[in-house]
Amino acid sequence: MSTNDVDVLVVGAGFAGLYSVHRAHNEGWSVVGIDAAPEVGGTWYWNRYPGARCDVESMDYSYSFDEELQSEWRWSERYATQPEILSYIQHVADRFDLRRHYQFETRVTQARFDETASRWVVRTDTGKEYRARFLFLATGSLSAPKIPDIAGFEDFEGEVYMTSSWPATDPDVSGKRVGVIGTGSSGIQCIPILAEQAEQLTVFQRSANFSVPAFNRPVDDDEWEQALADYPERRRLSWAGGAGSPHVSHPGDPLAMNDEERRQVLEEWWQRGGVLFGKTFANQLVDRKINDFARDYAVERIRAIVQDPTVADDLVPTDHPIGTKRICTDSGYFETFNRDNVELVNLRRDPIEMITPWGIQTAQGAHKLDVLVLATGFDAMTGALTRIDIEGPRGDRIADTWGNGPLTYLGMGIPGFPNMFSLSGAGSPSVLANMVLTGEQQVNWLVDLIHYCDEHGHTEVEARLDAAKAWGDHLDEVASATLFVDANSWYMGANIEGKTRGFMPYLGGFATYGALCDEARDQGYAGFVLGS
Ligand code: N01
Repeated sequence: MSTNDVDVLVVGAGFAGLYSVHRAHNEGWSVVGIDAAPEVGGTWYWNRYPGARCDVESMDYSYSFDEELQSEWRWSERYATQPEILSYIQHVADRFDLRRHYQFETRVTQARFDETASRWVVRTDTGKEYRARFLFLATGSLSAPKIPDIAGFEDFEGEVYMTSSWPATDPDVSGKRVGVIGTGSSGIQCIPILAEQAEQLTVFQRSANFSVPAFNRPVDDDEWEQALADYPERRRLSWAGGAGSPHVSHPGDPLAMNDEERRQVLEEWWQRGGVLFGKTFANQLVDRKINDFARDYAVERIRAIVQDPTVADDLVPTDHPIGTKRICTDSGYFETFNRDNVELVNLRRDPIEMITPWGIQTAQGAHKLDVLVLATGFDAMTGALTRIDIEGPRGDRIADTWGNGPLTYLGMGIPGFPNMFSLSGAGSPSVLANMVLTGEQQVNWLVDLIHYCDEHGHTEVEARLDAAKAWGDHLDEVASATLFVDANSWYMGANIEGKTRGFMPYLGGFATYGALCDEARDQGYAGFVLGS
């Protein structure tokens, strides 16, 4: 068994992981990155299902740390496709020569803290072992797929594909009967395309979701030139914003508007597309009455598209305020249900009894399938970490520490686990903000922290339990003042049976979070135990 001893070991080659490696190397630290995939990309490597596309505009969903990088990469569409985002990440890896630091096709299986040397000992599934002063877990919030526990699954004799690990070569589904389980963002993006390719498509929907058209379009040269000129201001607004993007809500009070005025605003924000509709009014996710204005408008749009009123009834979400599950961003989703070759099965009325060798048997019918697509989501925010066997110096195990929900200080430090940090995950704005900028902000902050430790002779830095508990209380307090806690969402851990419920990301806003991190730094990192 060979051993590598480095300053920083980064798990993950997505946005946060690559930037960690880049920063660590530039600071003159030895660094190694590890990723299970054969290539950089993180979530954008794995989620290559047809129609995969980001729901944050490309101009914003890209690194801000290098002016030249920012201006030399030309995005072709308002919302980039998965292949274009993956090409961008590959370009970044090449441009900054990051691949040479990585071990690909390697999964981290175990990490133990060696107290005598203040080093993490990290083991992998290839047998290779590493030692590192600092462990950065850039493992992704949506990277541990959830495989549904449905009787008979193993017996299915057709092809099975998961949106979260779609084959590199697109399977040919033409002339085939395809079934899709799951109608979250992934299902809603691939369903229209699979419907065009397949002979017959059956959508098995347990929960209807709100989806707003992306109104995607190519970016022409004039628009691009203007966008480049506006970039500094766009970035300034993003760093100062609640979600790491330059967009804001309408300044008016919807309760003081008449129906026509409100409608005009809703129409305008609808046309902005996708998740942006979720922030039409400032208090939309706090005040039920305001939420209902947006909700009623979205329902009206669904009913205007779907021709069969019974199918439309089934496609209207009834179990959560709009936006409390991530609003999906689609291209032709509801229109798909007007096609002759598409059938919607409402699992709340007609539940799956079992998967059989030939397809899916529901309470009311037999659905013969050649292909089964699982768009069933993830063990979000905690799954990627708790699936690694991590043990701290006093015997704390991450699966236990996070057994009742993720416990973090500022979303990065975890009590019981010195010199180990979580990135773009639970306890930080992460999935509610721009993941690329969140990664930059956290990595920059951690680099400062490591410098501080070095300058003051601290070889160990560990989040204090009381600081983490106070941070958790703050998270709960902020979340419980919103409507988010009313939804059975993956934000709440509600999509995984037995998972403790609690709102996992930080809802206080991206800029506020950054300011709180800076305040902690300026106070000498009082939320950490610093020692040697
Ligand atoms: O996963 P999901 P996702 N039987 O958890 C259903 C990001 N993302 O991969 O709600 C039947 O949202 C489940 O039903 P229910 C984005 O943040 C972004 O689609 O549990 N159905 C649900 O319908 C997003 O929120 C982009 O009742 C079962 C679906 O599977 C997040 O990733 C694109 C089931 C899972 O939906 C996750 O999205 C894609 C069962 N046993 C993803 N188990 C963009 O940027 C689960 N389901 C656009």
